Amino acid sequence: MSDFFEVNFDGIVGPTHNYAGLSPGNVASMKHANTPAHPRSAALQGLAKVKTLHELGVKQCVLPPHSRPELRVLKRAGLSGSEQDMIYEAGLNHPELLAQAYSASAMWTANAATITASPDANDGKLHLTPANLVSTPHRALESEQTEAILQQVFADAEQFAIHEPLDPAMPDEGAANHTRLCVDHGGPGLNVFTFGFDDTDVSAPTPDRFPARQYRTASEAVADAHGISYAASAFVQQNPHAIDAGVFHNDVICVGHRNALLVHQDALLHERGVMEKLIEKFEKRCGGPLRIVMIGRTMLPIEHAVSSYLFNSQIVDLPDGSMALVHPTDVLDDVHASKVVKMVLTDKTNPITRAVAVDVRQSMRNGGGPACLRLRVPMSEGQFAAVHRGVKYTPALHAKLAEVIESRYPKTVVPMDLQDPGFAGTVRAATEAVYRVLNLEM
Ligand code: SUG
Repeated sequence: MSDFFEVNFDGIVGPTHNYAGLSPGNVASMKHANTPAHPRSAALQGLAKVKTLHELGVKQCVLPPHSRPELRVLKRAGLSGSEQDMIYEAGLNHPELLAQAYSASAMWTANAATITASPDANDGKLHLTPANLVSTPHRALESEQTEAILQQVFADAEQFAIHEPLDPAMPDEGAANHTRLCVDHGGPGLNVFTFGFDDTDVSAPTPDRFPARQYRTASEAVADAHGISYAASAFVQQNPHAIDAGVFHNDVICVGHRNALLVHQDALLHERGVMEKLIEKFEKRCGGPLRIVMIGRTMLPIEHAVSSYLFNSQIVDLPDGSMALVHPTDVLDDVHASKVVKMVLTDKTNPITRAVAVDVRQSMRNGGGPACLRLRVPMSEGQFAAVHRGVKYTPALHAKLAEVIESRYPKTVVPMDLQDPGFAGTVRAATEAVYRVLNLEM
């Protein structure tokens, strides 16, 4: 085994966490629009998940929330004057813009960037491209701050290469549509890029109800910029029916870790053929068998996959070399999904030996499960040593963050709160306090 491991960078939920129904095609976001949200408990749930993973032996870091409100979105709409004036005017006439400006969506760091591990890049560096997230206006606001944060966290240019977000003509949603398969984190990997819309082929099928957020040219452009060879990459299309059933990112229906791939039968277009190709390509590139656990639609109807978020589990390495499935507690409430977990644990052909439930219900109500809340970064000891120290998780850091969250985060947020002139100051101060704890510039 090499000195490589996978590090999770979890997004700290921001103090403006709210339910604004901003994501068409994201069933949970649409369903919970305008219901009360609880930023304080949301952030503590996220932190508790990080602690659980840390105690399982997983290396953990955190990334800060973004500064909100993002006034750019109000200025672009022609609003002017002081911050208070713009917020007042937006509250009266543009509540949807105010919701965008206040969105805490940067918490879902699986969409922050796409990562290429150094063994797969032609220059031997770890590559990061912040996602442009242009498919939804509120998330398109994220890339600028994400890039600035990544520059501080991965500052060592000898080890890390940070690219600019892609041109908006190529919509990109980051690591939620990318899975790195490998035998060992430090060995050769197969990078599976999943796209929802094939903008290189007019005859390719498209979803009818909901938008496809990731374009093929975006996935290819990231792979090219990161110097990934043909042998180390595969480009596969999401099943348009899955998108129409609420699979707005591929990580809602598929999760892979090292040589294990847990995937629903309806995740991909022409899935059977794609799996055969992946098995062959994996064996050639990585030198071992790929363990695919394919869950059929009779065992788990796609609606249940979407409502339980089973596939948005994290699969993580355990110290004994086996793996754990860290799933949302909601899986336990779903008869189909909980049966699948039992089946996965009894099936001895896959490396998953343990299931761990985590409660991230506040995030789930906006369509963000355990896996959405983290960005995976495979790294060597040396690369990890070069990461900004302030974001590395320790129990002491946990205590400091919990203190800020408990003392400064609002308990409840309803849509009217966003119009309150005092709200901007309160949440900005809370966010600044998080940056101070992490020793980052806001
Ligand atoms: O992009 N929800 C996010 C959820 C992202 C989940 N991430 C992954 N699957 N990796 C989204 O749709 C909802 C915000 C609101 O409605 O207030 C939102 O942005």
